[in-house]
Amino acid sequence: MVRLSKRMSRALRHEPYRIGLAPDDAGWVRVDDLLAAMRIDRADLDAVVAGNDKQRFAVRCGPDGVERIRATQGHSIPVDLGLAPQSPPERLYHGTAAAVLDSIRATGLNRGGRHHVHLSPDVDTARRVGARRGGPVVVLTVDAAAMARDGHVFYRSDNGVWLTEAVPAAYLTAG
Ligand code: HQG
Repeated sequence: MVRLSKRMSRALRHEPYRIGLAPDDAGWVRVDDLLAAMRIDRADLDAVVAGNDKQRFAVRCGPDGVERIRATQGHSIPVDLGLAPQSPPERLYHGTAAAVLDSIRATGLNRGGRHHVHLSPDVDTARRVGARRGGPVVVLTVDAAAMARDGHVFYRSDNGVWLTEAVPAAYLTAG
């Protein structure tokens, strides 16, 4: 299931065109197109969507009666997720590799290949995100309230990830 979830993430977030998919502006593809392109069956797709630890995928039936699926966040292809700006909590967290701390202190958090910097609502989640790469983890605290006061815009994906364009170093503290 984890393997299939990763393949679906790649197909829906990063490389749909490689397997002949053309997501719409909001990132949706027809479920039957995805099944055909990935050569998987519906039961497996449903199991991944329902059982996903992070609710990475959303399935919905459009006004045309066609079911479509998209990744909830994390894209590198251009998509407009249609998220409305939201007031963040006072503090948000970012878990990352201790090895990149000096670089982050110098230039702040950059979005890299993704659309936004991803921030977690609590320390435990941030620690899990940072641990994905192995090695020592550091959790940075983001002064989200100050950022919002200074005009930075925040979004919250449907699966609870906080998103913003960039986090300048001045708003970050380690620990
Ligand atoms: C780092 C997973 C050096 C940043 C997670 C991170 C998340 C810098 C890496 C989602 C830097 C980018 C995203 C700077 C940022 N210098 N390194 N100035 N600024 N970085 O994977 O936040 O499982 O694109 O700390 O749960 O780790 O895919 O971002 O380590 O929600 O659904 O650059 O991916 O979700 O890595 O993770 P990523 P992320 P999924």
